[in-house]
Amino acid sequence: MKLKIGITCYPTVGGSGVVATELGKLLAEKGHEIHFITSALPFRLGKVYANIFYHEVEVNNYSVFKYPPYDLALASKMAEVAKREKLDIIHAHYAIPHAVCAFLAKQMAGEQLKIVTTLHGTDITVLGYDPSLKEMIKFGIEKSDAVTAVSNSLKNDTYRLLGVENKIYPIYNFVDEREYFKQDASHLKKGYGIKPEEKVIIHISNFRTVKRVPDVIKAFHKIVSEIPAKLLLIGNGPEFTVACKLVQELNIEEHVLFLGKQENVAELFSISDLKLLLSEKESFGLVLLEAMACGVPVVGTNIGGIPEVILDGETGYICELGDIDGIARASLSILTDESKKQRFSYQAMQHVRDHFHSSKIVEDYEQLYYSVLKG
Ligand code: GMT
Repeated sequence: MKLKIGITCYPTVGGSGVVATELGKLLAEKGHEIHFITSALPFRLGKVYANIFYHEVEVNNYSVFKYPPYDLALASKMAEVAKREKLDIIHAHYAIPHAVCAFLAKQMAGEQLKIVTTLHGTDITVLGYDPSLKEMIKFGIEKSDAVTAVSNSLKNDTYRLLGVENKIYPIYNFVDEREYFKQDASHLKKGYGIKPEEKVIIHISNFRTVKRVPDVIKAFHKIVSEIPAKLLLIGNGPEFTVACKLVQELNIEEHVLFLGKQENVAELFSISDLKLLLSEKESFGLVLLEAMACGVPVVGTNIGGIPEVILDGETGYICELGDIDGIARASLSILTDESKKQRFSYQAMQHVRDHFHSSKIVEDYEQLYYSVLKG
């Protein structure tokens, strides 16, 4: 049975927007009709699909309102699209505001509209900043017809911190294998002036404090004092200036390339020897999957969902948060042993294929949709 699915996410930033968009594309390729109900066109959409529709949520800044009512505009757009297009399901990425808006839309559109909510960790992070939202997040989860979390760690955190009672299905993230694979990008290495003997270490993030970019730079400082190496820093965000300053203080400017936001990261991964993700909070770590799919071994912290993505000692290493010496040691043990690096690289690609393949993950979501519709 072909389904009509509305998808709501934050379309332009972060892993959740990427996963929601890729899921929509792959569901459309399987014949389902997809309606993105979002504030902007999903940035990874790429080409035109006959069965993907985009409904923009517009918020009018009426002067009587102190704050533009985005959540109400979204709920109203969800209800309008659900009624007109006869949607079977709204798939909300995040409990707040999206699942709560979907619940409101369901009240307007009718009980036949089902809500599937995927938790990406952001709701739990928000809770850390504003505990007063706890009951609202819980409400969004409890009013959903099915709830998924992107890792077991996030599922357990959600039970522990929110005390919700409904079943949470762990469904891992995935990458589009047609985009993420090892490619020949040696021209880039040359273009960046990276010498053949230099090892390339890569970090990609939105430079939020939780990503611990200074730890990446400190670990790299230790690495580059042992072997010739370059650090590629991709992305932008609140800690960018802090990162630039630290690079200057450590006197490693000539070894660090700040590349800002980049689109075709598979090419950048393809010239990299190691990926570092040293976050203090990470429900999954989609970039780890992207790196591994391109054959890059990874070193990450023992936090959240990261140990569910990295196979310690096989596709990379898991280190303790902030243990700069341990991180540098683990990194050097890969970078200075070509046969280990090759083995980890191969095992990384195999691990992604075996456990995070898009066809399996998309099927898991499809099965969940069908079971929700069956009641
Ligand atoms: O924290 C971010 O960088 C953005 C955030 C988001 O909402 O996109 O990422 C969350 O969702 C991603 C996709 O499921 C996960 O890979 C990230 O681990 C998760 N971030 C956190 O848990 C901090």
